[in-house]
Amino acid sequence: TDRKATPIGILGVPLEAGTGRRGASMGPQALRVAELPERLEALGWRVTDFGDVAPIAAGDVGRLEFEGKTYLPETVAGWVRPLARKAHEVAASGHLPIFLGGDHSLSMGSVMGVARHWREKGRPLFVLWLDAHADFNTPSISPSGNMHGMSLALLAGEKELAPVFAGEPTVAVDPARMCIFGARSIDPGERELLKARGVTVIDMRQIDEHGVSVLMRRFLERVQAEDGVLHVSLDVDFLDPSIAPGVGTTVPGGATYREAHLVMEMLEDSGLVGSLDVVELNPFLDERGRSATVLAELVASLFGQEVMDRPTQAFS
Ligand code: 5AB
Ligand code: MN
Ligand code: MN
Ligand code: MN
Repeated sequence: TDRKATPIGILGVPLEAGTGRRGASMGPQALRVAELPERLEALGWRVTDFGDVAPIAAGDVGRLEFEGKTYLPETVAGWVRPLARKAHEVAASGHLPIFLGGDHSLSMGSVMGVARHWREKGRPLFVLWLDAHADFNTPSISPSGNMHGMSLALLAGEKELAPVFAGEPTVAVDPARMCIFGARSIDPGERELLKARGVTVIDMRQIDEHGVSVLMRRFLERVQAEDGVLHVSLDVDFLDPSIAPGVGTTVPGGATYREAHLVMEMLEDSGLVGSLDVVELNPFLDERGRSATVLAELVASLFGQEVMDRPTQAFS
């Protein structure tokens, strides 16, 4: 089809400095072992794996001043600055970028890069944040100081986080074009900021009550109406921990296997997705590669795998 004329470009981002624990740096490799690229090729996509992004030394970033306590901001900046440049380059070269994480602070770079690209193309960028959390803290309100809980706030242009990209080209995403989907753990300060900025938050209660399809369709219609393009940021903890245990920040009551696939299938049908993050997989906490496999299957759904076409699975 038309969409498959666009080649996919994969970028690994083995960053874990944005979380409180180690292991997410093994995420990109685990997703490759789960044959994420091969699954897309089997669906007829051309796929190029550009390998892993290399960070710049924290010492070269300089000292970042933050209000409140923030862990390793220089290290995170050392990753997301080169990542934003690389993301922009991959998008500008005509690829549809997929970013394999790595913790969710990497989205500061991936989304920054694609936002620059779509601004140049004159298309409004929308962001769908599939996550148990809102990731809308700033250093002064964060309860943990972990930067994977601040990425969406930075992308919305929160001034407090501006030092992360100091001296680099930046483009903010309009918070009115952000949708957090699957939320069930939001901090008090974060909640106020989300309201003040006008971010759409679809929590699990709404998903229980109305179902995935009504809520997704409503959002996708908005993207369509503005001739927008969509970046999808998939945090493993969007899923219920019973199907994806390989993540540091599990929260009960997440999306089921079928709810998550339905989101992906509707995204594929829409044809609106221009880029994707798969983040927060921690293979050190996973059970026999289960979470990595579930993620690879979800990405395949997002790129056209249909239920009726799925290969027969061996029972184990
Ligand atoms: B994740 C918390 N809101 O800021 C914070 O997994 C958790 O990328 C953030 O969504 C979780 O530390 C970040 C308590
Ligand atoms: Mn997240
Ligand atoms: Mn999360
Ligand atoms: Mn997490």
